[in-house]
Amino acid sequence: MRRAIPLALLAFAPCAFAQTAWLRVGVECPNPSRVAALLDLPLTTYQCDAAPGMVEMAVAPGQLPILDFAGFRYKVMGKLHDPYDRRSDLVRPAATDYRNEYFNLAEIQGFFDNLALQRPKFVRRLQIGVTTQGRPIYAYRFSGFQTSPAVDPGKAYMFVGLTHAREWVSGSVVMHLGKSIADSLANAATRTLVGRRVIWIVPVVNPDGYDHTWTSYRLWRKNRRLNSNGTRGVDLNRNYAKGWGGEGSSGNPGSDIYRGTAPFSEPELQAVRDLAISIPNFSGFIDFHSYSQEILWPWSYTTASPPDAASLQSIAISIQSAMGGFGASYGQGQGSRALYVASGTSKDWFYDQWRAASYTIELRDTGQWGFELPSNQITPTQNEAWAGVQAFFSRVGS
Ligand code: 0X9
Ligand code: ZN
Repeated sequence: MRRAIPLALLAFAPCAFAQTAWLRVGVECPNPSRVAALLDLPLTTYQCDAAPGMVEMAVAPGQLPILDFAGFRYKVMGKLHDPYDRRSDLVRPAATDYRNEYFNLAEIQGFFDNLALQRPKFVRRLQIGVTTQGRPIYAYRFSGFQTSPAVDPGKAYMFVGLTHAREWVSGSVVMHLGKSIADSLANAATRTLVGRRVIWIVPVVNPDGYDHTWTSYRLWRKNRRLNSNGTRGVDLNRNYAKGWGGEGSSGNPGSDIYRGTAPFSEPELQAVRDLAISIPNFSGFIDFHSYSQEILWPWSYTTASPPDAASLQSIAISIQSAMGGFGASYGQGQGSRALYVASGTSKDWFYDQWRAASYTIELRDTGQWGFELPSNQITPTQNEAWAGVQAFFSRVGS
């Protein structure tokens, strides 16, 4: 007679069968050093902001033994689409509806160029850099002021998207912010909303990585820098200077949280940095990511409180309540405490430089679809993000 193997045991047993599909796997990491060891492996993460407990990974066919050899216990949570199968996105007709479809790199650039073309009084494009693969990085300036940046009198803000290539809904969100801000400026009745502010949007911080998610590998996170050991990519949210090199980043070039060879080694971040330091009255910054529905404030690199913890938190709570009105509920907290320590991130650098109101917003969802958020959730995610930005403006002032 055959003995039934207890299910729980099966779930955590080393994989004895031939693995033919991509799997979403929950890996047991009882303490921070095991999280760090896991994120150091040359595997695709499914969750980078991982606290001790269960950390999710995307595991390619045949890759489960890597976890076994590294001594991890894990549980298969389900199958994933083959991230290398890009046929359906590559052959689709040109996207026209940014409220209900994901736009590729050319379409996002076309969308913003069109805003600048339609509203030349209010929207202007600036090329701020070039990637390692030669793609331009663009920023767009939205303002009622016609003056040169050097004499802009209002408070300045920056919103950025698609730092992490696979977090597609962040591109949809910054498109909606751009359109909503441009429309507000063009209408005398709503102009006060944007008021005296000068708003910069960098829609695609990581054009090489983003293009790669459309053409080659849907779950790519980093940029496409060729590293010295032949692997590709630096995590652009571990390459900022504040806290660079510390906990929650990796020195292993194959890791999804590889920090690069030096602070600001990457051209994408040199571009963002140089633009930011050229802007007078720098007052606020939001970096849009997905997923987990959280509004995160500094610090990320340490669990110590920032000097302005009370006001950072109070603004986060305003954003949180504005974003909660569209069917999803958002959390808020200091990044290093609400999620986990991560060093070399954007919000820490922007806060450190200017004591600016600096946030990472992790958009939908909480893990059901993860990075592959269905397109019928684009519109509500855009709506809640715009509501959050309006609340942010009303708190941070002009
Ligand atoms: O890990 C990151 O870079 C961000 N999460 S993501 O899943 N989009 O990659 C969060 C950065 C801020 N997180 C912490 N302060 N822990
Ligand atoms: Zn991200």
